[in-house]
Amino acid sequence: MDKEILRIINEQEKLLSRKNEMVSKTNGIFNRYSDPILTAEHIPVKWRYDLNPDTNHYMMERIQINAVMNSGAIKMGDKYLLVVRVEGADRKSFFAVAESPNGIDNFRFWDYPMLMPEGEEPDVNVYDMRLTAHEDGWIYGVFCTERKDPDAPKGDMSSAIATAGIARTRDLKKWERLPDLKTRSQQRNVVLHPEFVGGKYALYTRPQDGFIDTGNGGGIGWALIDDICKAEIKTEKIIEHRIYHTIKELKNGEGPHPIKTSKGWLHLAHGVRMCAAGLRYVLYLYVTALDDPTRLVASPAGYFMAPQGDERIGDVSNVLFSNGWIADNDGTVFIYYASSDTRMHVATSTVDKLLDYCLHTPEDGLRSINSVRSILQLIEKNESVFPGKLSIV
Ligand code: M1P
Repeated sequence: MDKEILRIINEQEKLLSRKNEMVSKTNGIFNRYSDPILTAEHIPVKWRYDLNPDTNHYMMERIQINAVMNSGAIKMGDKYLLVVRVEGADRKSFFAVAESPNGIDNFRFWDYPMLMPEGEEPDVNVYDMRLTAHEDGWIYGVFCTERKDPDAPKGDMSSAIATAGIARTRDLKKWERLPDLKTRSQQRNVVLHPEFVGGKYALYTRPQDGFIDTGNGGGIGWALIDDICKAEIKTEKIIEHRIYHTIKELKNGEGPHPIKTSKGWLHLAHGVRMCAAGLRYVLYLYVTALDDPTRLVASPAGYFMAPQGDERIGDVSNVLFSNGWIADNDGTVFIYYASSDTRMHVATSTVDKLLDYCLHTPEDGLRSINSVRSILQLIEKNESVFPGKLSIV
């Protein structure tokens, strides 16, 4: 083999087999890890290079990859699998499966990217798949499919329409594409609930007036679907609202499907607010009732995770986004998140810790004075446990 090819393959092997260390500094809620788990450099060499020196004298990349990000997640057997959003230099996103033996490092892409079948209307761009192993026996992938707005004025090359594409599989290899979700508004961040509710399929939705702006869309919605093979939203209600002067005032969206716990459905979502630097995306948690997944039972104030350090910078800076997590049998939760639309990371916690966080973090009092009152209550509680010992003056 050509020397340059060997160098490229060996360099990549070092990256793929690198151990990912848990960062010891923690807030007690979750742990971050030293390195991203997937980057554009993890993409197989044979997807990017023409490896024949006769037709690639300079051994240059023929197909460049821009980013890997927002990945659905599932555990099958003893493998931790991600359906990764890969974005080429041509700005088109597609899906590819990467697997790891431990959920933390050694993620390797399968041999081929996924050729997601198209439906009646071709997709222009597909991304952000949520995986749901549904109680009906299928694994569903619900993702955003984006197409040019047919009503865009002449010369407008940006206006787009987003809706939910739906496909199902048994093995993440062979996919059956079902008709796209029929809905009155545009939709992104649509997620299939893992159980039937009253005998119907249930979707978390995110109605939006425009492609970017949610406009009158009040937050994360909920809709019951009669037939997943002809999914149509007939009525939709908002279950997780956007609220003025919070981390989710501009937009929010369900992450992966919620985890069923003894205390309720544990949800991971993203919240978006505007600031002078542009949009800021953070992750937050909430809990809904087991007997009614639409009834909020815990809503800790503020964010659970926000971009920090190198995570802040990327193609779309100041963004954390998650559409995949895995709850293992021993209670460990692997939270897969992308930073700044550029690379994938993992954080770990446990179901018990995440519930404790949700049930004991004060709710957002929506006014500065109430935030101070929450702190005062905590100080009072601490001082009653350690009377006279916590004051410095
Ligand atoms: O660029 C940040 C995110 O923006 C969109 O999310 P939302 O619809 O909630 O604003 C998506 O395009 C997502 O892929 C992207 O990470």
